[in-house]
Amino acid sequence: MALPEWDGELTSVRHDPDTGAWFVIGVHSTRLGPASGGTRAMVYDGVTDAVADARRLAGAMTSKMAAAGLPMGGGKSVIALPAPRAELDDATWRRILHLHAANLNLLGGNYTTGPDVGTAAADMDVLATLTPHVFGRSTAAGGPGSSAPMTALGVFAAIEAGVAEAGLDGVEGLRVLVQGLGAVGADVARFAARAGAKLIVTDVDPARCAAVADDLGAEVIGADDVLSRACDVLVPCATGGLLSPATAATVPCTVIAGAANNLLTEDAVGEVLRRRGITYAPDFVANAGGAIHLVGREVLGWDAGEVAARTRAVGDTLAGIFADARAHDISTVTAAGRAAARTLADGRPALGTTDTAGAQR
Ligand code: NAD
Ligand code: PPY
Repeated sequence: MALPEWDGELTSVRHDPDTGAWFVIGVHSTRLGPASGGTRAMVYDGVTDAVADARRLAGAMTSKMAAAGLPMGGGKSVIALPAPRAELDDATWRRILHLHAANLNLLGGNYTTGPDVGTAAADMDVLATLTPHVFGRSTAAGGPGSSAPMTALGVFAAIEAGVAEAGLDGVEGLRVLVQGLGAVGADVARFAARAGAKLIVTDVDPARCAAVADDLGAEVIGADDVLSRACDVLVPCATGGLLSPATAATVPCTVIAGAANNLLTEDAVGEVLRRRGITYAPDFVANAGGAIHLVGREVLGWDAGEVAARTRAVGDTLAGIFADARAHDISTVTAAGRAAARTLADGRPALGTTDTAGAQR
């Protein structure tokens, strides 16, 4: 397989003929500390797609850590499954986790994983019996538990910051459209409902829509209508790639702030949104709450209160990025990228540095 060029440090690719799974680990940067980022397990069109996804997600983790001031680098694992996770038997899934752990051990702590789409704290518990290079075990297993609640808290802070930047008077009464009602999206919907938003929701899983509609009185729309339904705030919490140059040119909203990683198909989409006067909270800044939770609890020794306070500060970080973008007539994507690049060039994240064993110094 000929791999395209990449600005990252390492790509590890392994195939398991027994299960048919492909294992990809992208280590984008260890400039600020050991690389870190979750394990995504899903079906891909082929290994080329899996490699491209791992690399792009790993790059986003580098920017996320830098923008959040965390002393970690960026990496990501992708396991390209032979069939959807729900269709795999226990023995196959266990074998996949064992092989993934062996790959993590080969990297010797230069990359530490955690949960992402298709994996959860229970999987981190299994991995942690096989390798020390794991964040995000369940609380029952002595870990910090799911990162999703803090990701949702940070996304809501991003929504509030975006609403203020757009000159709107708070979230109350605004039409807030949440796409994806999984671990993060359902919690963001709850925050928005509590703040008095007119909630509109969608998910490809009708049961998730029904639960949120019952619980929060939300209006449910079809998954295909997410880019045509007028709203004040669009909150993408499903998968990436929702906004391309074409979809960004017509999406009918005022603010976009969500959890989905790699929401834009390319950075230039930020400029399309800027020209249309849409306030966009860059994904790697808005969704940093999960990373703040995992790194804060497991590397920096923060308690839950400190993690929550640092996560709410995502709103302040975004206010700075919005102001910079406004002052220089650049997109928020460019402004956030420049801020992360400054930290990377400096080599000193706001919250200190770590060695590969994860100890702060
Ligand atoms: P999840 O798998 O729990 O939820 C995703 C939800 O999106 C599911 O309910 C799924 O049915 C729905 N969905 C998928 N495709 C859809 C579509 N086309 N239209 C509508 N709904 C669709 O995942 P999560 O943990 O809630 O994460 C959501 C997103 O946020 C992901 O992109 C993830 O990478 C990102 N993220 C999550 C965290 C975290 O802490 N969990 C941290 C940072 C970023
Ligand atoms: C993400 O925030 O996108 C993740 O992948 C979660 C994560 C963050 C930090 C370490 C491990 C996993």
